[in-house]
Amino acid sequence: MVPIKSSEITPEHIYLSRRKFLQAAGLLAANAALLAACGRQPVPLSTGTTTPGAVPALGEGTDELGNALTSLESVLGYANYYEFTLNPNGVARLAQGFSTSPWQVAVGGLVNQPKTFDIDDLRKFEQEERIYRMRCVEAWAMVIPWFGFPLSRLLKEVEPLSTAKYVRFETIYDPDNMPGQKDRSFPWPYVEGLRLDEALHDLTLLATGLYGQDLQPQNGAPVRLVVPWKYGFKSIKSIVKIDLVEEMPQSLWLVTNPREYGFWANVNPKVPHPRWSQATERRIGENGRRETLFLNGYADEVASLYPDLDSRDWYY
Ligand SMILES: Nc1nc2c(c(=O)[nH]1)N[C@H]1C(S)=C(S)[C@@H](COP(=O)(O)O)O[C@H]1N2
Ligand SMILES: [Mo]
Repeated sequence: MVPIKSSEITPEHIYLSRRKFLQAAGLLAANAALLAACGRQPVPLSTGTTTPGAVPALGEGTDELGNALTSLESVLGYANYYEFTLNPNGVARLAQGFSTSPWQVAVGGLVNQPKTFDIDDLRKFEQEERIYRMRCVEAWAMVIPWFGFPLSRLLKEVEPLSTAKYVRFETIYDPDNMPGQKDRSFPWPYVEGLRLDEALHDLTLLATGLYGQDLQPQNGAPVRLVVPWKYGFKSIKSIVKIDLVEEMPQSLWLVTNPREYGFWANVNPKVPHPRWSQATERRIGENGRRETLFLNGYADEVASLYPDLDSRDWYY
């Protein structure tokens, strides 16, 4: 496979994201007017403060809280992807050249219309840019301009049955090309899950790119999940299978170490990991530490998903 340099082309899905941005800006204005009429503050758009219609130039743009983007170099160079290696600085080199074409994602389980999508089918879903904070459970964090589309749109297309309560995701199993999968101490393939309402939430993204480029293998090419209010291990990479299921899925981490990496994994500075505090985090590219934000700063959008927010159960 000879990849075309992203700098040489403007893929169709980036043009589409521009159109989407204009729509989002219009919606935001309408939303603000409506809320002002009711005497309430508008909820900030999670798409950040980039100019409508533009993918931020390198080093420009912020998230909706004004946080600078993490550099492209760091996003590409520092990655967690245990299928390649446990060393975040070594993933990019080992994943270089990992073939992600052709690629299919089979969506099925408790649905009316099971369907297998080629990656080009997924790129036909209208793509938009989303600037999200990414918070690893190991207390490092980044601010990343993704592009992709809400998972809810894919799920609506397959028509979940009323018996479906959770969504189960699976990463590719390819030990010949993923050296970490030869390590039998993990129950490969990587599996993650969400409750159906979490999966349908508008913040939950299927990402196909970042910084205006297609995803690189180390970041989960060609398609990965991004769930910004949860610890990063929920945001499963290089997905080949999505199933609607009735029971809570057994994720790789639930099987391996449920006490430390549970199903819910919602970010909370007040609930320490069994082996370290979550009160602060290290933003890659910055000196010093920052305070961790409750639900990673997305509480206005997602707190209502969880009754009894004080219960510690939601956080591991
Ligand atoms: N398949 C798979 N997905 C994965 C991982 C992994 O090891 N394998 N690591 C997770 C962890 S721990 C984090 S923090 C994020 C990191 O995403 P990034 O490297 O693109 O920043 O990916 C998550 N998705
Ligand atoms: Mo992580």
